[in-house]
Amino acid sequence: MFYKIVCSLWLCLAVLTCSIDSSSSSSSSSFNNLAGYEGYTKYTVQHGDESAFQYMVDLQTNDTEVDFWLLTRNMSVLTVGPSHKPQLESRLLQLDVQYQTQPLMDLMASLEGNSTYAKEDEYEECQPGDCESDRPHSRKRRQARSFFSRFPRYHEILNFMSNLAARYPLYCRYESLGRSSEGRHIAALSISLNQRVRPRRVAYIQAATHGREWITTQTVLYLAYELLTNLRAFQRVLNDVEVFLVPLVNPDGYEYTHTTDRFWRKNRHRYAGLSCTGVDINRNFGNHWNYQGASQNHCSEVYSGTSPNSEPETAAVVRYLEFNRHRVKLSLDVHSFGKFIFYPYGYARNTVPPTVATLRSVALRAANQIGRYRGTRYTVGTSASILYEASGSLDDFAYGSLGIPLSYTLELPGEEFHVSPFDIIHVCKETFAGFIEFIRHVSLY
Ligand code: 0X9
Ligand code: ZN
Repeated sequence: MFYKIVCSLWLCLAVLTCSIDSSSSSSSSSFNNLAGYEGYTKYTVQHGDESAFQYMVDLQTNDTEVDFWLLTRNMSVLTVGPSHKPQLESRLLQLDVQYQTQPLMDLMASLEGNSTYAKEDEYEECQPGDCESDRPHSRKRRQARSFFSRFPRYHEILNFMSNLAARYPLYCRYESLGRSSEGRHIAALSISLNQRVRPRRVAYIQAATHGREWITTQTVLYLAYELLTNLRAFQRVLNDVEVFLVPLVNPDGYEYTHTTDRFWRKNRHRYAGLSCTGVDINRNFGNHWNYQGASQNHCSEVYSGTSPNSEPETAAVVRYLEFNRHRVKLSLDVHSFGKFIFYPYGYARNTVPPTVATLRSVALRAANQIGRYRGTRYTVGTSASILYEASGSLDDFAYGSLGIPLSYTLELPGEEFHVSPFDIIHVCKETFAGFIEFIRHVSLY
C-alpha cells in the first residue's frame, strides 16, 4: 500500500511538471539531428607557432563556415562543410601545420555503438504494480543509474529536478529563474540544510550554456542527486552553504541539439528578417562585452547579441546573481570539453586578477580531487592564456563585475561532445569530487 501511494505521488509529480513544459516531449530517437552534416569533415590541427594560432582565432571569430569544437594555443578541433574544404586545406598548407581529418559522419557512426539514445527510463513511468515487487531503495538506485547513462530531454530534466524537490522538501527548493527565448523554464534547485534559520553563503553552479555540451547538465544533476541522497555525509558542507544549481541555462539550444542539429551552440533567438539564429550566451554577459573573441555577425558561433544581457537566458542568470551578489561566493560555469579549469580573466591576456593566488590554489585543489577518482588530469589557468581571449563570459562577469571571489569555468573531459553512456556516470562522479572541493571553500568567505 505504502509503495502504491509513493508511486502514484511520483506519477502525479511527473504529470504536474510536464504541464509547465510547453515543448515537445518526444524522445530523441525520432529525430535526425545530423541531417545536413553529410560531407562534413572533422579536422584535428596541431599549430605550434603564434601565427597559425592567430589564424585559427580569426577563423573562429569571423568565418561562419568553420565550427570550432576546441581551440587551444597548440591545437584545434574543427569541422567544415564540403564546399569550404579546399579553401581551408590550402590555407593549412600555407601555414605549414600538421592535421588529421575524419569524415564527420564516420565519426558519428563509430559513436553510435555507444548510442546516446538509450530508451527513456522509467523515472516517470512507474506503475504501481511494478513497484510492489521492488525494494524502494534498490529501485531508486536503478532509476538513478539509468538516468545517468543517457542524455535526458528537457522535460525529463525538469521532472528529475521537481521530483528531487518533492522528495526532500525540507532541503531542496525547485524554482524557475525565468524563461528562454522560446518560452522554456530556466529551472533551478536550491539545496541547503536549515534554510529557514539564516541566509547562507551561496555556491552557484550552472551548466549547458552551450546547447551541444550535454554532459555538463548531467554532472550538475548528479551533484544534486548525490547531495540529497546522502545528506548526512555532506552535513558539514551544507550547514554553512546553500548550493544553487542551474543545470540547463540554454534549454532551447539543448532541445535543438536533440531534435535538429547535434552541434548547435547558441540560444535560439530569432531575428525578424535575418537568416541566422541565436546568440552565444557566453559572449552576452556585461563585462568587456564584445571586446575580443566575440562577433557582431548574427551568423557567427560567437555572436554576442545586440547589447550586454540582451538574451533572456543571460538576463535570468544575471538577475539571480545580482540579487544575491553579497551571498554568492562561488560561481562555476560548467562547459565541455578539454579538461580545463579556468579562472578570470578570459577577456584579455596579461590581465591578472588581484586574487590570482587564491583562485589558482582552489582550482588546483579541485583538479587534484577530480584526479583521485580515476587519474583524470585537468590543466588550470586563464582561458585567455590556455585557449583564446574571449569577452562577455560568465566567469569574468561574476568576478569582475559582481565581486564574486571564486569564479571559474570548467571544461569537462572528452574528445568531442559525445560521451559514451558507460562513461557518463564516471564523468559525473569525478566531477562531483571537484564540485565538493569548490563548495567547501565557500564557507571560508
Ligand atoms: O569559449 C567559451 O565560451 C568557453 N569554451 S567552449 O569551448 N565551451 O565554448 C570558454 C570560456 C572561458 N572564459 C572566458 N573566455 N572568459
Ligand atoms: Zn561551452
